[in-house]
Amino acid sequence: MTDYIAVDIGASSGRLILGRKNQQQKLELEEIHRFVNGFNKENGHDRWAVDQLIHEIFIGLEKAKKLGVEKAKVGIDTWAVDYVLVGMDGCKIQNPISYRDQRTHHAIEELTMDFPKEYIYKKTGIQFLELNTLYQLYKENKEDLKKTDRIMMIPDYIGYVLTGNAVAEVTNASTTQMLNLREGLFDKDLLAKVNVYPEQFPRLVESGTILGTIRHKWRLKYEIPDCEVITVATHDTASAVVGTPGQGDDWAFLSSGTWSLLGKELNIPENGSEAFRENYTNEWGAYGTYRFLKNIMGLWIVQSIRGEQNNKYSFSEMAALAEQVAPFQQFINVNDERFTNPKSMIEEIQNYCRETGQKVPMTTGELVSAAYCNLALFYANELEKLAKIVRQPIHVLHIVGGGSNVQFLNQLTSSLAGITVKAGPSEATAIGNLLVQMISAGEVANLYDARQLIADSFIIKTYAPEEDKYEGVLEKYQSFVQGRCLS
Ligand code: LRH
Repeated sequence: MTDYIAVDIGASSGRLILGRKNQQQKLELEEIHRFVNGFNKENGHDRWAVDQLIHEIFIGLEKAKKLGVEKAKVGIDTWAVDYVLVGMDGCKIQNPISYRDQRTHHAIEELTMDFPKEYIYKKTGIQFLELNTLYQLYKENKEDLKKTDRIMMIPDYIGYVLTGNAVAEVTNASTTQMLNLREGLFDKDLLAKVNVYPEQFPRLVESGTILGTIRHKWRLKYEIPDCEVITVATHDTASAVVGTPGQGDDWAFLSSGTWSLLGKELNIPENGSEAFRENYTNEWGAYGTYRFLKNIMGLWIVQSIRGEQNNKYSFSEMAALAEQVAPFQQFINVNDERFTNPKSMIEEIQNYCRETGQKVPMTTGELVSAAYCNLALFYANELEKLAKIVRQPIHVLHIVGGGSNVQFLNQLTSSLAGITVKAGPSEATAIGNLLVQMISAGEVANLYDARQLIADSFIIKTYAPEEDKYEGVLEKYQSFVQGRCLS
């Protein structure tokens, strides 16, 4: 029997999950290792400790060996847009800078002064976010860039350190905003604009490509199984969408974690003027699909509140406190850039409410209620826009990822949007990672069967809209945000 291991690393935590089909032909998961992730100030920037992440992967693989795994396939997915500059000696030049670092402030305005936004959008179909690799490279340290032989996205770099083989997997590469939709290659104009060359990127590969075995030097250092690394859908959101049990055509997804990624899977990119105006993105997915979506600030707000209170409450305790408070006491545009990396999230929320003449949330319950209510409003508002842009009705919203455990938020979303919400699985990203490995090994036939397998293997909770419960609230919110920039 083949064992499959998903290495799934998000901005706040990472995990190794062992997956197998059991005798009933259901997918079974076992978490074998979990670790924290986060960025730290180093040489003047917020940076990821990527060597530590790699060490944690080996610790997890050692645990797998102790559990009796002798041979395994391994897939690696992480967050998108960040990259490692690799020098001529094959080593990283510095620790990679986080997309939340301040360096890209105003970079979009600067870069698009002589490169119109429409032109970039037509080429790439990618939303304008300051965190995109394009703007990060634009602001890159020129000395470091001179020393750079290769530029690798984070999961590609990890795969390279593990196996010695370098590729650029398309789901993550597309988030650079430097892939040309029509040509299917890095766009020479855009690369030139940020002083990099196509040859600096490894060759582009599709999800499901075999990368190679783990290098001998690591096998001497760590007691790990025989591993073959598969280049899965290396962008965590791409894996999450593979791991979403949607069926038919009328569903949207919400991958709910540090970020909320709300959108629809498409077979043809949608990069017309309305998608451009609404700043929707066409990230490349596994098996020729596109993730047509919008980035929403997500649970980062609640994670930050929790961190500022020294993790005094668990997430479920925070949700319980929020439920005791009267909902919708204030309207907040959760996507305002001021919430991207504020000194204090709590103060930022309070200042926002003060400045807009609204009730200031003070207690933990009030703060979390403000966050969840406004996330749900944002989702409901976007779902309306999404259906219009893709010209298809949406009847079901699949919420996957850690956020799918927040029942309060699921119910609010269903009621405000007036549609059925199906919540789970919470480990959709790891599941999508495992399923691409299984498809490439021939154990699952295709994406359709993969999703059927998920529906058969995991408990999915359904929420129906509560009729008339929040009548008029969405409309009031919409008039509040009209005129304010709700990107
Ligand atoms: C979620 C995610 C998202 C990106 C962001 C940088 O983890 O990958 O899809 O936009 O991180």
